[in-house]
Order: sequence, then structure tokens, then C-alpha cells
Amino acid sequence: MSGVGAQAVTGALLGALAGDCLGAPWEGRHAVTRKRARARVRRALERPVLAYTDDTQLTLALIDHLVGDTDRVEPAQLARRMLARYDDRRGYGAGMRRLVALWRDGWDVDDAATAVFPDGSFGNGAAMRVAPVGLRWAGDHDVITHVAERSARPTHVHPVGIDGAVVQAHAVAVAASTGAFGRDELAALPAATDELRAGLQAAASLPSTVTAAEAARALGTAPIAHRSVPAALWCAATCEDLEHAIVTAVALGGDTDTIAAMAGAVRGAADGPASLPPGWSHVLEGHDDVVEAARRLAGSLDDGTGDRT
Ligand code: F2R
Ligand code: MG
Ligand code: MG
Repeated sequence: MSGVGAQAVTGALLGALAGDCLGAPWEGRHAVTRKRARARVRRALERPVLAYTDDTQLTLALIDHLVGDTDRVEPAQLARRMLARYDDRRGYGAGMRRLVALWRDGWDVDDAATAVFPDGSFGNGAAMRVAPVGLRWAGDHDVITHVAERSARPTHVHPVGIDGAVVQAHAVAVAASTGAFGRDELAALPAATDELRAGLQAAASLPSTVTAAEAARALGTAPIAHRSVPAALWCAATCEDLEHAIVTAVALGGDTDTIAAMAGAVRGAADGPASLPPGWSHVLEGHDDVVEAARRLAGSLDDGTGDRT
């Protein structure tokens, strides 16, 4: 059972929400300077509301499952929770939309997972939603690996897609349980595939002084696990706070909502909800729902039911 407190849980989930909402308007753009990215974030915050995307919707679905069904993670039940929250207007990827159509047609979840991509998806969708697993089992290394893997299965059965989720879950867990996430924590993360191992090595050794364009070239910014998880963890490890981590993720360009959401989850887990700058909370769509989901998840951590594996 996790030893992390409600502050780390709320911080991680709000950090992820902020990254998703602030990164989404700039998804698919080229890398820009950090100064320009800061201006982009400021401009985004002038909107009355910043919509969240599939990243947040699927994170909430995973919490629904862990708290409401079984925290052992049953892929078919998790898929039902994803379907229940699914909203086509939330910027889902093409592969995910086809998968949802198959689920609605009654396909078996295991069969559907290899129908779109025969080897399974190595997209970053399993990594972007996995923070609740790291929070739930922080301190229990083997259980995190096992549960993160199972949480990927409805949508991502390619080893690289799964590994992205496992690495991101461990990053959130370390940040939540130690209150720190720097280069040492990044370098120590376990990766099972050559793709993620190479990405983490590159991220651990990339100086914080490089331009955003150089970082984007070195680490990648594509919506695939090994070319986005390392970039997100580099943002989290080399930036002093949540705001800078999100600004840097926006500067990298490419899959900005997801890279910022994953970086935000890790920084928020380490720094807590007070790390959300003043003036952000009222602009983030779903802020209160996420706080409520954090309360439910944190409540389930200390409900005294014993072994949760
Ligand atoms: N997809 C987007 N954003 C772009 C489109 C949004 C557009 N503006 C709109 O409004 O419609 N964002 C979201 O998708 C990413 C998470 O993706 P997920 O859930 O992993 O999906 P998918 O489709 O499985 O994988 C993503 C892409 O990766 C490539 N890929 C994956 N596995 C592959 C394989 N085995 N072989 C070849 N290519 C593979 C494909 O290009 C997939 O489409 C997040 O960014 C989220 O924000
Ligand atoms: Mg998205
Ligand atoms: Mg994205």
C-alpha cells in the first residue's frame, strides 16, 4: 500500500491537468524559445476556460476503475470505464478512435488491442494516463510495474507502449514518495526496452542549458512512448518548478499537451498542489472534478483494506 499523502496525489493530478490544458492549444507546433513559450502560456491563461483533452479524460477513467471496480486492474473493465468517459471532441488519436469503434461493436478487448496495429500501439496514451498507478503503489516497485503494465493493456500491448507507462508510473511514484525528482531520480528509473533505456540515458545526460529545439531533436516530441516520455521527464527533472516544466514542454513543440501533462504529473507529485501558480485553477476545465478524483484516490490509499495487489 502506498505511503504517499493526499498532497502528493492532488499535486500530481493537478499538475497533469495543468500540463494538458496549457499544452493542448500548442499541440503539433515547432519548437520555440522558452521566452516565446512563456508568452504562449500567458496568452492561454487569458482565455475564460482551457479545455482538457484525452490525457485527462483517460486519467479520470483509470481512477474510476481503481477506486470503483478493482485496483488489480482488469483490462476489460478498464476499457468500459474509458468508454463511459469517452468524448470524441477531446483530441484522441486516430488509432484510439478506431479502437473505441471496435469496443462499441462488441469486440473482445484483447483482440481489439492488436486490430489497429498488429504488434499493438507504442503510442504514449498508456503513459499519459498512468499517474494514479504510481501514486497508488508508491514504494512498491514490483506492484507498480505489474499494475502499470495491466493498465496499458486495453489500448497499448506493444512492449514500448507498455514500457512508457511503467517508466512514467515509477517516475510519479518516486516524486510522490520522496518529494524530489532530479537527474539522479531520472537516471535510476527502470526501463525494460532498448527504446526507453536509450531515451532515459539521453534525457539524464542532456544539459538544462540546451535550446528547446536542441532538446526536441535529442529526445523527440512525437506521440509515441519512447519519443515523449524521456522529454517529459527531462522537463520535470531539470526545471525548478511546475510552471517552468510546463513552459519548457510547450517550448519543445510537438505533442505538447501530453509531454506537459506527464512532466506536470511528476513535478506536481514532488511539489504538491501549492505549486500550481495563483490564477491557474479557475481557468483549468475540470479542476474541481480532478480535485474530487484526487480525494477519492487518496481516500482509497488508507481505507485499511490491506494487501491491494
Ligand atoms: N493524437 C493526439 N493529437 C493529434 C490529433 C488531435 C487532433 N487535433 C484532433 O483534435 O483530433 N493526441 C492524443 O494522442 C496521443 C496518445 O495517443 P495514443 O492514445 O497512444 O493513440 P495511438 O493512436 O495508439 O498512438 C499514437 C500514434 O502513434 C503511432 N503509432 C503507435 N503505435 C504504432 C505502431 N505499432 N506502428 C506505427 N505507428 C504507431 C501512430 O501514429 C498513432 O496514431 C496523445 O498525444 C494524446 O494527446
Ligand atoms: Mg491529448
Ligand atoms: Mg497529446
